[in-house]
Amino acid sequence: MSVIFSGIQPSGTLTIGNYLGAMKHFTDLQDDNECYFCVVNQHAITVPQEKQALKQNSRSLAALYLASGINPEKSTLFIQSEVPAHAQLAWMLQCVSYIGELERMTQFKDKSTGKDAVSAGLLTYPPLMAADILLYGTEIVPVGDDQKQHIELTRNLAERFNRKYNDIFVMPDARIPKVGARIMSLQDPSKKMSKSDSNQNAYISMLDEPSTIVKKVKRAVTDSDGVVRYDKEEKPAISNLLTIYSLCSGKSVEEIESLYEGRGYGDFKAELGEVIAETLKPIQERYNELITSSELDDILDLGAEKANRKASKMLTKAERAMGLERRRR
Ligand code: ATP
Ligand code: LTN
Repeated sequence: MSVIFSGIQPSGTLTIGNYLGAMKHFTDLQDDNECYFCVVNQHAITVPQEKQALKQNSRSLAALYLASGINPEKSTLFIQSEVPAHAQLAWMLQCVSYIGELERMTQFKDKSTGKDAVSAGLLTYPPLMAADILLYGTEIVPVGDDQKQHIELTRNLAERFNRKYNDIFVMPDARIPKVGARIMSLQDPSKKMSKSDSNQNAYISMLDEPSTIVKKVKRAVTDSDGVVRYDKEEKPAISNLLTIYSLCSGKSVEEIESLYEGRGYGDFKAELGEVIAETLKPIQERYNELITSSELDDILDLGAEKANRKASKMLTKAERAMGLERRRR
């Protein structure tokens, strides 16, 4: 039994990239582990968010966690801002972080380059993520490939804190799926699929209608040789679609290649659209029930209570270690 923690930002409706790279794997872990799944709304505000949209996206993300199989009786599901220890420990970890190492983070560089107004929060995003993870004594962090660097930094901060103050933090490990850890944009296979992409044709949202899914797959860029074959270097767009097909259908890439031998991209894309729509259908049905129910809020209230109880213990230890506590309790 291990402690598991993962978070997703409510910065838009999740894409099948988020689902195949992260969320889909969470449900397998909850039977034998102590799991915490978080809607990281404080991470989302590192870039501008519209107030009503942020509120809606946070509830919607919680409903998607549940609809995709997170069971609140087994896992703790909660909203980051409802557990103040995250921001409190994040501040302490910012004070052991170096500006240089934060500036070197790929995600920071990607999100800040070319922008004239970059929030300080975007730079200090990783110590907040480290706080999320370290508060729970997390051993395993299931994430997509893009988060590897942040987990590495979390380990460095934990190690630095433990050495300097007191040995209180557990060293977490990233768990990255072998296939699907980096689903690429449908419009540019050199970029990861992202829910905040300005081009809606670049991603399939988990809540897209079947007809929209079919349309977006049809519009996906491909090469011109017309052969359905996996070759990440020479045929990155088709390889990405093959990965999605394989993960959604459970068929191996080889099986799919032989299924479409001698047939063009037209058939392949049309059927891929159907396969994705079928995968999302039961999730969307359950989502529609949850999003209008009070059950969702009850689950989140209880989740925040459980998370607060656990997190406050580690926060006290960290405060004690740093000399922020006046009296010994
Ligand atoms: P944004 O695009 O809004 O910056 P994001 O989708 O990259 O956000 P999150 O929503 O916080 O970021 O990501 C949640 C989880 O989904 C993380 O574990 C992340 O690694 C994973 N993930 C995100 N995009 C992909 C992708 N294209 N392929 C696989 N996994 C992904
Ligand atoms: N940085 C992550 C989201 C995130 C997270 C976490 C993931 C915030 N806190 C803790 C795992 C554990 C992202 O952008 N995908």
